[in-house]
Amino acid sequence: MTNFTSASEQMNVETDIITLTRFILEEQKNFAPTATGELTLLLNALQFAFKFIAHNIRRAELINLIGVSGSANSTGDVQKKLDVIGDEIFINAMKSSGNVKVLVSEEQDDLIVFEGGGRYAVCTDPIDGSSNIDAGVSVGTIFGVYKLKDDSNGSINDVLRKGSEMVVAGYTMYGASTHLMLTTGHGVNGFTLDTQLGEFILTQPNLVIPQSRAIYSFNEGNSYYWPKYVQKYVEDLKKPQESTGKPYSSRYIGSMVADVHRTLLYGGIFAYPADSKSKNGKLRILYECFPMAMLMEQAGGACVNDKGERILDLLPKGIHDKSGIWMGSKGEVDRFVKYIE
Ligand code: AHM
Ligand code: MG
Repeated sequence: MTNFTSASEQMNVETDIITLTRFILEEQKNFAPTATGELTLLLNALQFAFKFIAHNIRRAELINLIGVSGSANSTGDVQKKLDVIGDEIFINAMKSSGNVKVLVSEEQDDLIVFEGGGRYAVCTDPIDGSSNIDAGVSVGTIFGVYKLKDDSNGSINDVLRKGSEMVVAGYTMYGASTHLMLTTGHGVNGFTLDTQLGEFILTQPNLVIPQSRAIYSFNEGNSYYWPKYVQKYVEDLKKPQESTGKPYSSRYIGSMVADVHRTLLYGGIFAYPADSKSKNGKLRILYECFPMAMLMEQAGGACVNDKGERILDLLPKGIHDKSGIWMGSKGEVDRFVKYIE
């Protein structure tokens, strides 16, 4: 056959783009050819929720969605109006998909068990980083998906499991544009929402995090409460390094999704350490730590707690349990682990 150059190629215009739906269908064909398609439908419901939340965030200032709602969530945080709207959008999208049986949301005290025969459990922080929202800083939805246990009719035991049992995880970041980072256990792929087309387009296939990078991302305002070994580790990052003669750079946005997004793309280390008194971190295991840990590992990075234990091997006892977390480039996480006493 003679080589064919299409008109679009000659004009350097892309006409064969990979949408999220096409990507999911191709992944199913490649990795689970006998699958029922239920997970594909669930992923479609998820992408609808992300588009709907993105739509509201873009309009927030114009339609009076800025500010607090007057209520508090399960962990006592004051809820923003967008927290409440994001939560409702998410619950409705999961309920109507027919594929979700159990839903855990940061904004709900208890897990929700839906009617019907869905075979999946979804854990989410619908709008993470919402303290930043009124300043127009990026926020995001974090999500992890488990398949129900074989004999389950939908219960808390479907989600009180190790993170390594999740089948899908990711986040959507709402900022200058809307980015979705997704893993189904076969690497990490990044998508950008084309608002005109209404489709997520594959823009970062097979994303791999750099092995090391001299950037650290922690809320140093908490350093008084950190254990001594954490204080020593951070002090050492601020000294000129042998390899470069320069100290590490500090970058902290205060939205986990945005800080993790930068870390995935540029490399470095992001952490929210446990404080030395309560021995507890701030970030929630099921819907903040686990999904980000799966993404990091699937991108070639690492994710551990303050004892150096793999986050994905933790077993939460309650749906809103918290942990200290350290994640990012493998070389940077390994360096931190050497300081643990
Ligand atoms: P949230 O779920 O109530 O928004 O809290 C989680 C957020 C993360 O996005 C971020 O990493 C962290 O809290 C920032 O906390 P701090 O303001 O203490 O640095
Ligand atoms: Mg949140």
